[in-house]
Parts: sequence; C-alpha cells; structure tokens
Amino acid sequence: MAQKTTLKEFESVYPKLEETLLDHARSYKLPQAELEWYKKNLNVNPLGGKCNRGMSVPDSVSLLLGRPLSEDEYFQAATLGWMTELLQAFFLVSDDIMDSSVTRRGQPCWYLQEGVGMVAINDAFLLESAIYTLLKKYFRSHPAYIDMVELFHEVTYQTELGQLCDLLTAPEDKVNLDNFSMEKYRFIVIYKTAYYSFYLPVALALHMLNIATPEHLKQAEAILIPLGEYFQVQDDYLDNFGLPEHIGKIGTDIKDNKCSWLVNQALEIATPEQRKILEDNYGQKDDAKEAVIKKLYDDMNLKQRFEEFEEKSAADIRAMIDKIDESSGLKKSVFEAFLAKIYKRSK
Ligand code: DMA
Ligand code: MG
Ligand code: MG
Ligand code: MG
Repeated sequence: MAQKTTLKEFESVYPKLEETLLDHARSYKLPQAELEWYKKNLNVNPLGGKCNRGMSVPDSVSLLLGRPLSEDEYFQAATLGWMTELLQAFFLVSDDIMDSSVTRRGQPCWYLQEGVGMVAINDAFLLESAIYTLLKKYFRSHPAYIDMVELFHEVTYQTELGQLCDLLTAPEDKVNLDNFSMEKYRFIVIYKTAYYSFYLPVALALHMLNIATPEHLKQAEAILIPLGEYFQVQDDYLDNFGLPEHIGKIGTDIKDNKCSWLVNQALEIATPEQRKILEDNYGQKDDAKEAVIKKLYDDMNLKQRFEEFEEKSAADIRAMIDKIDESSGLKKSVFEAFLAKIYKRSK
C-alpha cells in the first residue's frame, strides 16, 4: 500500500536543502549581508503555500511503487518535490510584479516587502538557479539526470510562453475585448499553469523510478494537461469569487485586463448592453469600474456557470482516468489523487 505524505514531513526535508544552497553560495565567498538576503529569499518565497505540487512527487512515487518509501527514497522524491516548489516560487515572485499584485499567501508580495523592490527580479532568478544546484548535488549520478535537467528547462520555457501570452493579451493601456477568446484562453492556461503544476511532478516521479518511457509520459500528459486547465479555471473563478483571507491573495484579473475564464464566459453570453458595460469598465485600474464588472458577473450568473463547468470537467477527467490500462505500469491512483486535491477547492 502506498503512503501519503504530510506537509510536516515534506517540510522537514527543506532545511537540509536550504543548507546545501547556502553552502553553494558560501563556496563562492558570497559576502555575509548578501548571504543573509539569499537565506531570507529561500525562507520566504518557497514556503507558506499548500505545497500540493511538491508533495505530489513523493505521493506519486509511492503510488507507482505501491508501497511506502524508504527514508532514502522519500528524501529523493521530496527533493524533486522541493525543486517544483522552487520553480513555483520563481514564477510567483515574477508573476506578482508583472500582475501588480498586492498579497501572496496572506503576506505582502515579495517585491512589496520592506526594502526589496526590484531586487525581487534577481531573487526570482536565484530561486530558479537553486533547482539546478540541487539537481546536480543529489541526482548527478542518477540515470535520468540529464532528462530531469531537460524537463525543467522545457517546462520553464513552456510556462514562460504561457506568461508571455497572458501578458500580451492583457495590455495595460488599451482594452480590446476582441483579443479574448476561449481558444486564446486555452493556450494561456495550458502553458502558464498546466505543464509546471501537473505534468512536471508526475514526469519527475516517473524519471526518478526510471520508468519515464515516451508512452508513460504521453499518457500522463494527456490527463494532466486537462487537469491543469481545470485548475486554472478554478484560479480565475477564485480571483473574483474567492475570499482573500481564504486564497491568501487579492484578485487583480479585472483591473489587469486579463483574458480570464470569467470574462470569456461573460463575452459568450453578453447582450449588446452587457457587452457595452464590459467595454466601458473592464481592464482599468479603478475600484468603481471593477465593482461594476463584479456586479455584472453576479447578474450573469457566472458562479452557476462555473459550477456546471466544474462538474463536467471533473466527470470528463474521471472518465479519462478510468481508461488507463494499469498493466502498462501507470496507476489510476496517481491521477485520482490530483483530482481529489483540487475538486471543489476553495483555496
Ligand atoms: C498563474 O497565473 C501562472 C503562473 C506561472 C504563476 P496567475 O497570475 O493567475 O496566478 P495568481 O492568481 O496566483 O497570481
Ligand atoms: Mg498573478
Ligand atoms: Mg499572472
Ligand atoms: Mg490568478
């Protein structure tokens, strides 16, 4: 029987990884003040989240093996999990600057914290570099070492393409609702979210076990990408309908002119009058205009539309999971665990 990790157990691995990263910086004689800055970066940005992505690496490895992990296996899997959390921290620190966000995980965004400012850009780069320092230190002699390096590079690139499209579809100065479409939306969410949040942890688990055949990777991708799409629709829904004290962040999608699931749905069903309201109020840094859009979303019953989407999406994904042929070595439970974690999530 597999064994599920706990946040506490997963977090207990981090101090050793942090020490490895600090030692690496010390080996270059990084001056004390900068070493302390780096340490703070490593203590603030990768921590304080749900660690769903990170914990899913040891969980997936245990499910694939069908038994609890030895101490060494757990350490390896959790280390790979922490690398996904470092990647996530790198993306979030930059994303919050680009989205002009205010809070993250219940705290001011890193770039807004006392004395940080645009140093946050370099801090984001350092978080990315930390992945490869850890990968080299702990997986240099693993048969899949280069595959894992390439996987991180590719997934990073995919996420950056998604972020590019997210940002260019949301210019600050000119609102043009014709730029939005569900087709554009799908590209954005698959690339900016699904690959790094869902495909990456499972691909890492497969690589760790040396069973990342092209067939396994393809099958995993076929389910994990739709799962990631569903997850980002939830993120867009929660941006407007979630409680900031629950989701740890204040939504910015309306003011940021984002090609969000909600605005795309609104455009699909809007009357000419409602479209005019969208044109006059969407995508402007103005509280009153944002409130007009929020009211419009309520009037258009987007909450109910989301709930219908959620049910259909979960049912479709369940059907895909059911079709997995377990004799190939993949396990349905790996995917079921992901779906269970996000189905009807409120944060
Ligand atoms: C999430 O986009 C994508 C990345 C790569 C962080 P987002 O801006 O909707 O995320 P959030 O709502 O967490 O700021
Ligand atoms: Mg954001
Ligand atoms: Mg963003
Ligand atoms: Mg969001």
